[in-house]
Amino acid sequence: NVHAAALTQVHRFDEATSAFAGDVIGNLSQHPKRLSPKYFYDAAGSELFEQITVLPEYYPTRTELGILRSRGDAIAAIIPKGAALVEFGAGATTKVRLLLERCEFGAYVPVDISGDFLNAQADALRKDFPDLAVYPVAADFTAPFALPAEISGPPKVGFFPGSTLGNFEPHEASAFLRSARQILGEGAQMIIGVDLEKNERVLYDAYNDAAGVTARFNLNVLVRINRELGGNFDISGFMHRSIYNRERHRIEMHLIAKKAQSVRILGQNFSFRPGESIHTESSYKYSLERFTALARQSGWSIRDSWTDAERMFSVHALVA
Ligand code: AVI
Repeated sequence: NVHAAALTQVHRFDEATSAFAGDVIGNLSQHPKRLSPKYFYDAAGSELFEQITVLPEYYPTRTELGILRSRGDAIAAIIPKGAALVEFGAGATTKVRLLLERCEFGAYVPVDISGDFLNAQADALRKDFPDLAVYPVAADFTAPFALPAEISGPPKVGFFPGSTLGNFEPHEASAFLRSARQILGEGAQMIIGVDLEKNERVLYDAYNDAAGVTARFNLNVLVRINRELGGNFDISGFMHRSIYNRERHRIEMHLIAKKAQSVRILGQNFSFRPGESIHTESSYKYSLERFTALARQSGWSIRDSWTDAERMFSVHALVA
């Protein structure tokens, strides 16, 4: 986006902010307007997401933790001693700790775009697991990146919990799985958490919590655009809406303009009709059959699948 590039030069943004600027200008120029869910996670957004994970309505996190706890022995049984664990996106360490406690990993490689956060987490893990070598990699894991040379020897196990895969469009999910296989190499395995299709009311409530935390999380992306890109969104002029799209098996989060308004970002005007939406996130829900098909067409086969008793969430062990 040439226009955004020229503007960002004037503002002397760093590389990440320039990419953010280009995406925002490009995506808000489209019809329907959209924003990428990866921009939710600034410091405030990451904190709001942590609050979401403990909401009574938001079942995925606690259900996945339950599966990782109760199936810990089965997972440990398929992990070769001394393997290197590569986590794609590294937030709270609660889940990875469950694996590190039960399996005999020799190294842990958290990969995340946010370098500061990554290093703090790495230090805490080194303290609690003195025999574990921790090699953080600051990178956008949706693009190809190189693994540290130190782990070229041992077998690799990918870890992608939380149904983050569900925030990718199906073709992006497939591309990610292929790229992960490429990065991890021959003979790799992958432990991946995938949210399951279920009763629509349960899904709806999980993304429309009574306390309004999900609404604040969604609106925070506008706050971030105002702060980092000098936008002038009137936050109170927008409202949160999450709906379940049955045909496409996905929750959609939108920000809806309450009235006609116009917003200026980096010298460009974006006008909104009353009721117009910005589509900010899709969260795809898979059946076990559809996830199996996706994994297969992306170069993996399923070695094991585990779910909770109510079949709310699934954890899979894939082999390359
Ligand atoms: C991170 N991701 C898997 C969450 C999800 O459920 O799609 C993000 C989220 N959006 C709203 N609530 C939580």
